[in-house]
Amino acid sequence: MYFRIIDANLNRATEGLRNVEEYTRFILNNKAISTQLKNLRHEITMFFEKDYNKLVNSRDTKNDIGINIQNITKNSNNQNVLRANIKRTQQALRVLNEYGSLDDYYRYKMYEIEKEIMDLINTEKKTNIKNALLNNKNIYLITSQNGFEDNNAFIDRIAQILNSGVKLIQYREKNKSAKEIISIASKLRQLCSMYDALLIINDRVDIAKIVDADGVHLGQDDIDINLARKIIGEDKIIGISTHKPDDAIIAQDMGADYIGVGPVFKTPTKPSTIPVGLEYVKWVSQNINIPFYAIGSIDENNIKQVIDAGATKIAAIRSLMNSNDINNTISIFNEALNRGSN
Ligand code: 3NM
Repeated sequence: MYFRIIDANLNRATEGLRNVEEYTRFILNNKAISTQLKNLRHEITMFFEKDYNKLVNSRDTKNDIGINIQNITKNSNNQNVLRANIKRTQQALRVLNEYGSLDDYYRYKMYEIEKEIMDLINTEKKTNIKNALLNNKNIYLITSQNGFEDNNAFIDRIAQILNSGVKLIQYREKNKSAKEIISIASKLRQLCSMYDALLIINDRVDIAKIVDADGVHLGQDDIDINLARKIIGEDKIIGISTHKPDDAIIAQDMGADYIGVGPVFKTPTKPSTIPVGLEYVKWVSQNINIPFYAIGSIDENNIKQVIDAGATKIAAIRSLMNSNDINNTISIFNEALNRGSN
């Protein structure tokens, strides 16, 4: 038996596993994966437990010619350390399979875990990127074509609002045909790209995908967020309307990138909906970690109350679409939002 080879690779595998386990436990905070790694480490150790004395007796570290060519990860960043330890573990498991008859199941399990870890890291990276995208976008225009029956007049109005500095817009249209919505959304796509603004499409995931929008906004009765995610992909923003704490918690847990919080005040846009008031804004600001936009009749006169309740971002239809002086409205909003954040 090649006890010296088994001893070296058992140590390599269990140390590698412990190293990966620490990353998943303390950096990714992922209990499910760290538990799998821990179990793997215990099972492998137990498999060779009967040979423990022989393995230790075979050890001859002083005369190991490979001893100085190991520390490839020294001074490297966390993810390089992680990757190196995953590879080290897989290689050691292969050797343990060939020299020590350890079931190859463990090596395949490690390939699976590697994929799970990398998927998790990629999702986190994308979430961080999307957070950064919304970071400085504190005024969210929700469009309405009320009063802009002519499509060109509507597009011109959106251009004016973009020109005043708004960097996030949601195309919301409940009445037109899919064909017409696609045609207008395509124009808005071009316009938003010109102004370096994000375009979100209300309700219609299919149309968000067709026009390559930056995301989709879903109401409580729209398609499930997991389905929406499958259709438009991890890179895109998904927002959810919420009206009570349970909605907000579920949206956050399901991976929403932001939530709408409202209606804060009574709004003719949703005449039958009872306003949730400033209390709900306050609750969200204290209990939810993803970005949120307060919405519902927010204007120059009441924005301060909304900010005082904890909002750092607002969304609006009428106070933006119908403003007589959009530059002035935006500067009042910005001033209130900036003062709120100091
Ligand atoms: N969603 P205005 S309130 C579209 O509470 C919309 O989810 C709401 O329009 C929600 O700014 C609302 O003109 C209407 O009141 C917002």
